[in-house]
Amino acid sequence: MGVLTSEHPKCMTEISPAQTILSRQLQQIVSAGIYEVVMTTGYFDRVLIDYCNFLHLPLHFTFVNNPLYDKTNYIYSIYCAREFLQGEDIVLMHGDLVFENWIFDAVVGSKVSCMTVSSTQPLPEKDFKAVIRDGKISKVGIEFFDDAMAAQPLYKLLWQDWKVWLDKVVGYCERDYRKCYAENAFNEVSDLCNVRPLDVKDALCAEIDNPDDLALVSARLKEVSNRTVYMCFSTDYIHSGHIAIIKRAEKLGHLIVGVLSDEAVASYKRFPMIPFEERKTLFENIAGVEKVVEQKTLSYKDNLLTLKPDYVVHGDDWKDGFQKPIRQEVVQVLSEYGGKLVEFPYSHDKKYDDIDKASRAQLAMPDIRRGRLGKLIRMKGLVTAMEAHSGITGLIVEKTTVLQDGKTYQFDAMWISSLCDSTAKGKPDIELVDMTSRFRTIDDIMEVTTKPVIFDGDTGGLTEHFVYTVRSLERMGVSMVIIEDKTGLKKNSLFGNEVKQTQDSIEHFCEKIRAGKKAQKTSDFMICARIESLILERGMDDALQRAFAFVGAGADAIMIHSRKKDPAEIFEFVEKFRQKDTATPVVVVPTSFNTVTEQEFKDRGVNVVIYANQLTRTGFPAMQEAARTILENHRAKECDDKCMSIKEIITLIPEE
Ligand code: SPV
Ligand code: MG
Repeated sequence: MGVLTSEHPKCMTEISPAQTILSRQLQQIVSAGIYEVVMTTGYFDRVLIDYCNFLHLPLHFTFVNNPLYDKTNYIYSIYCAREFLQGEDIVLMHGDLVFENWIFDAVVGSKVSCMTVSSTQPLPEKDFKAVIRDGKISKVGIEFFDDAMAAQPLYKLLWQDWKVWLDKVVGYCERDYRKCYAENAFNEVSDLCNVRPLDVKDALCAEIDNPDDLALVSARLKEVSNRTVYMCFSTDYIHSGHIAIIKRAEKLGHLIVGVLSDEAVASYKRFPMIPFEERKTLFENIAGVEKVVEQKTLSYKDNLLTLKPDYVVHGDDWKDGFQKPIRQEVVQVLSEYGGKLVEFPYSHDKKYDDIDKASRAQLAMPDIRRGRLGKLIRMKGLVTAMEAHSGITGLIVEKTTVLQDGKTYQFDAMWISSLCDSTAKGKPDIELVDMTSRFRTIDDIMEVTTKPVIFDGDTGGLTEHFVYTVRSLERMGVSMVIIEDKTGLKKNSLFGNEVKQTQDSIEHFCEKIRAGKKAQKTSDFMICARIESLILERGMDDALQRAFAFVGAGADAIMIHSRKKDPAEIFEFVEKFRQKDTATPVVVVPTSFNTVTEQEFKDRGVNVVIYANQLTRTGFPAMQEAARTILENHRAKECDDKCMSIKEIITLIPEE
């Protein structure tokens, strides 16, 4: 190394403005959680010891001087240090080796003894090569070219293997064979050891023997240390499993963490307990995370194309299941610009499952569930609610997920329809099913789900009764009650004027709204006023007049209903309402005008779309069909392929 080593040993050679070979190695040792370091020294012994101490690393050093350093090879240094190398697994490496962080971690983490080799690099003329037989390292030296791979003296050695090698080293040195490599001793006993090749392929793992090597390694190192790594998190709590994967990821380069937006989290798994900004701060404060960005969709594509990270790191759990297409897209995008996907084994830890369960349980708690509908409306602009009338239909609404174009879709909320609740009980939708019974349905659903609930409160009943209903619903964690401006014997709106129905007066209904708002105890419970003017053909002006009056009385939202297939009157209402009121959420129930897409409703200013009865209307015909099939065949066999498997039922219904 000439002038570079005129004042210090080779390992103290600078390889970057902030690192020497040794300081880099020691830092890697610290990061791997190793504490004990045995260092053999030769010339500039004192300089080396002072340097190690000056670095102030959390390491315990044992320095062993080889007094014959100028006359022997490192086999003798090992011999001198033998008493400190007993009874434990070791990592053995030369002081002039420079390697990437992940390589060191792979070596340290190896469950078997191993040596780093490269299957892709050309065999070096003068440096170590390893002969591999039956998957084991059988010879190491500079003279082997057949069945050999380029090899670097970086080893993990389990004690059982190291003991065999060390005994041989001792044997060599005591017979005065001190000028050869330690590997010469190994070659004699390699059959008794199980040292496996660890293939680093083209990664940086090189010795520095001369200024040319130094220039080459420094340039590679610059490239390696400019690498960026991308990971995405949707979590709102951080546990040791996350920290462990972050620690591994940051070894690959500058770590950029993508934090999934609230909207993406809500559509992908569950409503985030902590909003995006706070989750972002959480990650910004984790050591090793250099930058945090928002990831707006489950798809990584946009962020990958912007950031072009060298690596994407993920657990290997996304190879199957609904994240599989997301992974495929990542692989595709990375391949376009030469990035690499690194997957670490995902460990299912009961402890983490329990934390997740506890957070889900939190979401089901009344105080946390209640306010979430309003938050979702503010966050997404438009939310969807699907009808549920029992625990099992609640679970279907809770769990059904569709992945489309890199996005996941779920219903945001549940609608407890008077029509479906009554139908499930075999009763007509005329406010015959009493509130106690309706509450029972809410309870059944809430017990097994976490999504916000919108309750169909029919007319709300007598004002004197409605105030009690409001408090009960609030207490249960319902987010919104919708009451319709009808009075007397209520019939389902889809009958329109085919049956006799009476619309309430504006004054009386406003009074009911006011009483309800006054009665409620929390600020996040919503009362939505439903306008029946279009159903009862009282005209657009009446509908709008009512809408503004009800908002004036304190209604938190307006539902406009229609039984026409043509959405024109709904669109007209929304347009005219929005001319004067841009804030109050508008709710629609597109049972008849069902060709309109959610996006179009959103564009026109609608905030809540309720699919009011589709589970009931699809479920019961299937049951009728099953009953008929069995009657016709006088046995159940023909019904089999119409049935859900027991396994599917078990999957749908979680066991505590
Ligand atoms: C319900 O689902 O019970 C409703 C909506 O009130 S509708 O049936 O369209 O009137
Ligand atoms: Mg109803």
